[in-house]
Amino acid sequence: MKIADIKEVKMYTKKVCPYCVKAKGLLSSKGLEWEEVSMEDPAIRESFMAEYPTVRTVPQIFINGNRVGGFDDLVALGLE
Ligand SMILES: N[C@@H](CCC(=O)N[C@@H](CS)C(=O)NCC(=O)O)C(=O)O
Repeated sequence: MKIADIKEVKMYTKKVCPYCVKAKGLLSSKGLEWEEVSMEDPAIRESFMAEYPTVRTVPQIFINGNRVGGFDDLVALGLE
């Protein structure tokens, strides 16, 4: 995926989350910014789980409004 095509990144995170740290490091290294949303907020968690009931891990990353998945999925995009 081309970095130039990325208009918006949203990341659902928790406070203690090594993969969230890795995802943020990768985004930073590519010069990207993101909006962080805490999955520890019960209302946010509930609404997320209603939409994605099978998802169990953080981070959950959305690019341009589309769900990418976690850190591994972000790496697999091959941002360039
Ligand atoms: N393959 C996933 C692994 C993500 C993962 O294991 N995240 C941990 C936190 S760093 C997690 O959500 N564990 C379950 C939990 O906290 O409920 C990725 O690359 O994002």
